[in-house]
Amino acid sequence: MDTLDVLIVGAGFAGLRALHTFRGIGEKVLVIEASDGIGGVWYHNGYPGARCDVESYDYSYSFSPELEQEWRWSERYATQPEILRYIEHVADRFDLRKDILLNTRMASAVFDEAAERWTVTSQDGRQWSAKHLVLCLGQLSTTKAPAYPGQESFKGRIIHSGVWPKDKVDYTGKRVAIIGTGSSGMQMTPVIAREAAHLTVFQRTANYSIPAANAPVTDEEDKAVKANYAERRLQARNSPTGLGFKPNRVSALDAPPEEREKVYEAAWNRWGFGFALAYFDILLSKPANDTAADFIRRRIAAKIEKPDLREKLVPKDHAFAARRPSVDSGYFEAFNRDNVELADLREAPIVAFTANGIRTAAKDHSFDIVIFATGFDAFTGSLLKPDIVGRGGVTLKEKWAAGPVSQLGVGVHGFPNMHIVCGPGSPSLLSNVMVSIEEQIDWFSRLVRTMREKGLSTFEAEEEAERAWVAHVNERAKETLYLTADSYYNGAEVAGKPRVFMPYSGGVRGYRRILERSEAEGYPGFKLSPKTGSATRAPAA
Ligand code: N01
Repeated sequence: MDTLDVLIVGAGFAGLRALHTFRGIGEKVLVIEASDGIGGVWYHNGYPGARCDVESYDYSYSFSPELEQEWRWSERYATQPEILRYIEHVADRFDLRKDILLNTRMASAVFDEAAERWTVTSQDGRQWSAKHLVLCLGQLSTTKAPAYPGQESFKGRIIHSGVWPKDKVDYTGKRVAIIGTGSSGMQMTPVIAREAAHLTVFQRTANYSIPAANAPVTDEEDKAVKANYAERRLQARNSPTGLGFKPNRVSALDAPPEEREKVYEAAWNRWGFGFALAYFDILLSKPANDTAADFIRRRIAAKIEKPDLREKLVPKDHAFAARRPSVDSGYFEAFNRDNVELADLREAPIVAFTANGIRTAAKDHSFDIVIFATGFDAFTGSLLKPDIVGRGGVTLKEKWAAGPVSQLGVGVHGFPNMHIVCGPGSPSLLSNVMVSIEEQIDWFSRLVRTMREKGLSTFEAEEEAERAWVAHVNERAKETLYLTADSYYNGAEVAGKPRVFMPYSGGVRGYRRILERSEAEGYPGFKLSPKTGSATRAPAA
């Protein structure tokens, strides 16, 4: 059994950053990755039209000024292939590949209480012993798909957006179905519409979307960003979402209607997600949100030529951004094409698959390809798939049976030296995850270094602190409109999943300050113990 200081699980953006950082502080590190390639979600989500809806310059690593200067993004919102090229470049540039084992899926991680180490076993039986277990498993990496009666009898091809095949899927002359209208479905619709003979989009919930305003990056823009990159990063880290947008301090309800219209117009034309910060109370007050939702609905409606489709495609049943909105490039306009059809699942649900396609309560559709853009078991799906066994044989599944609990979103009582990156209880999917990933990993690495320097063997969340943090996460969520809609933020995306609000909605800046304070005060709410097992609170770092 190989002995390591740090075992990292997952070779996406988080895992690669963790490898580089822990290696940098002199730890013996290994990354294990289930897939046959690096890149995590950006390796798997190769569907047509896949691109990031955070601007390229912000959705990238900030740890190396040289990397920042040498990489040249070609578009404001990078496509999946370009992001994957960036990830590959980073892996080569920092010589990361030699410490990554591909095709290695973690089956279990068991905490050995006597040795105070994790024993990790892969599905094919290989084992490692590690002092620290760093989980970089992603928040949206366990796909979920409905199972319809007759699905196995379908003669065509079924593909999930989140595990897109590596071979080229040819839509020419094909009849294609997309089920699901979240970000994935909305991004692929206009691209597939241009290639397929016929496309049917099955919609259950109409979704808000802001136009991407994508454009090639000019040399002048590239130069301007690179001349002030540090400042841009600072602004991102000090903004609520990590995207760099400062919330307008004015209430949407106090702004005169004509001025508000102009503000929304500017946000609509350029800001993407930043639209939600056009006024500080859009996500806090329903009347304020109504003003934003009304603007967006009018703009969406104006794009759709057919009145009956307009009625169905304009979102009505939830507040703007209470569920994750999309940033699209021609989604609504695609429905003006003659070869694109909308199937409203609220009107006529899917009854079954047939050999030739899909039967709804209204009619039989025939398809060659059916795409499930039905999303993921978010936040906890990938953390609960392997058997993670803590003190006393308690599994993470048991510990989180009623929903995830943690201290500060980073550590779990009963699971010493287990570090969760971008997990529940942290800003995670409510933020530019690149900012959240880097800040958490830097915090973890300083903790691990402190432990080494002070001769400490374990760090472990305290139960009382966990309860207080979960209560705080809920208190912050109650200040917002996030609880007014069913979404993957609150476990509604999977039947039977505990209905608890998972991300921390207090913003990346607020969260960073909490982490910094914890470090400065000697990690209250965590027990740091020397090897003897006699628990003592570590002195302030
Ligand atoms: O998944 P989703 P996604 N029958 O869960 C529908 C990130 N992302 O893959 O809303 C019929 O958002 C479901 O309907 P409803 C981003 O964080 C980022 O699109 O539950 N329909 C919904 O319409 C995003 O939020 C980028 O009623 C069913 C859709 O499927 C997250 O990934 C790009 C159904 C699922 O939407 C997930 O996006 C793409 C069923 N049984 C994604 N089950 C970037 O650009 C589900 N649906 C960074």
